Amino acid sequence: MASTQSITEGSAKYPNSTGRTFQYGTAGFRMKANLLDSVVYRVAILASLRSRKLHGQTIGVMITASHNPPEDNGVKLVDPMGEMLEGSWETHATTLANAPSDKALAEVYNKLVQDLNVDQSIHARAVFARDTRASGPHLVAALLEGFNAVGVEYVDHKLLTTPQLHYVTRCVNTRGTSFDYGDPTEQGYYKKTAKAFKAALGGRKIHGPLTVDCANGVGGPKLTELIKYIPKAAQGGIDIKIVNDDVVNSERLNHQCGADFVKTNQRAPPASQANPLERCCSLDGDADRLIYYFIDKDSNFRLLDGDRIATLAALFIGDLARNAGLGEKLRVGVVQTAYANGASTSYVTQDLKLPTSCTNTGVKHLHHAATKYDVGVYFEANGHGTVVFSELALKRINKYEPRSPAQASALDTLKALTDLINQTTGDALSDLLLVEVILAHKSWSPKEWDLTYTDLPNRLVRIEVPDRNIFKAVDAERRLESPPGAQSRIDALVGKYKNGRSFARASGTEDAVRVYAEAATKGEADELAQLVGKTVVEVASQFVQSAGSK
Ligand code: G16
Repeated sequence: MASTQSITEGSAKYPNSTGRTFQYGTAGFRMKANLLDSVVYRVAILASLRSRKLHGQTIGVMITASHNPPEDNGVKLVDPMGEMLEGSWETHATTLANAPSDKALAEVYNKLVQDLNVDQSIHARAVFARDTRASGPHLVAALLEGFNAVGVEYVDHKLLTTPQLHYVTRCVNTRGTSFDYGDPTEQGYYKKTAKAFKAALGGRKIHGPLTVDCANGVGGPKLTELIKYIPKAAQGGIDIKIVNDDVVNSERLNHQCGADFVKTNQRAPPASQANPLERCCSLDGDADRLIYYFIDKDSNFRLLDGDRIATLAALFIGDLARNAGLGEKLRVGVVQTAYANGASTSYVTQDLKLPTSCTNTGVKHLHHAATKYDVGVYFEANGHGTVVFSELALKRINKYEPRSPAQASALDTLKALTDLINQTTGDALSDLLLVEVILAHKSWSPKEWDLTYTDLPNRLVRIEVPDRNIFKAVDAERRLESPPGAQSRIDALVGKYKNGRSFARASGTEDAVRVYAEAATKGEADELAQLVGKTVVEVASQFVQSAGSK
């Protein structure tokens, strides 16, 4: 139970004194860790409201800044089924975070209790975890202060990957129901994942090692744990070589490694020393993104990003559904964002003959769109994604009586995939096992996977501007509606390039604008990205000048 006094007293220890405006962005609050104390305290308060509003269901809180540099941190809430916080509550999070004083915070809280009709006598519950950042323990102290101020019963899961925390949240809330998702512990996660992996492999062999770059983040120790539950290749499992698993020197997190480094720089991290044609992949700092790559026989770097994982999964699951006799009963669809390579979208629609949808950046948007399909495959090009099976799809898969041994075998694999794939959010560890299963079933090396279609040359750049918030995107972030005139300048540049496509949008996790460009050749894609980036800088500074002269 909360009181105005307990909220203001706790808040006085974590006051909002930075003079900043906080915003619940693409994946929660994210910024320099030393600015986050008051925000984390207030997120604890929001968790109590959310839990009470949802009749005491358990809310997840994750303290992480994922792909961001080591000095950043962040915090986000996870809804009871392990999904991202419902969109309308992001506004409440932002309002609480920006209350200018301790007293104002208590007032905002009381108003939310009234407006949302929250019964404060309901027992509130939360689970939380953090990544390996040095600032984590300090922020946990702020979180606990908040929980205590508003009377939340909590379980501290210490260090977890973000998807593990999503998993635990769902497990806690489904325990003992017909939707039981598993044992709500880290070990429960490993056991469920390892068992499903073995079942999905169904005796197929995985050839050659997989080198995994763990971004010097929490994925390193957690993958090391997971491996203990999975046999080596010789015993019917997989040989994993881990690189970049230093979580002691926290300044090494995401530095010259990790999924974002590989995707943005289009090269392997220096520590990855795999042989040509050997499979390699990179996680990000909290292990919710996964990017594959390899060096071909001519020593060229070949990237197999989120689009490739999505197309591989959609191809495989579509085939399995047909082979199981469920082709007509499972509508598979693929959800992407504007960052998806145009060639991947054409491959899905023209070759796989599957529907696609395009949403704003942020897995919360993709996840939502994916639930519209029986089997929704969603991945951002940056490697963040998963596959969600609707309740109806699960029912059909679990009830179907196979009519031949071939159907039975496909059905068994499909069933195993529903357990292997994390249904709550993108999960690099479960995604990498999924990829390995598919490649083993198809007897594919990364070369065959790479040959499924040819990416249009592309370039992603990060542009720093004085105020990224002036960039407002529309049409699934493919066009800028402000600043005025910016889009027509981008259109004019794009028009000069064969197969040109480009867009700019403000990042929701970093203080920057992202520019993506595609064109017929690599050189042209680089050039187009650079020119659009230059335009972004120019319009941003013109905007500042014109605002200053008013
Ligand atoms: C988060 C989100 C992703 C998003 C990424 C980048 O990932 O969960 O959905 O693609 O941020 O977002 P933005 O371009 O707005 O900065 P992560 O891995 O950092 O948690």
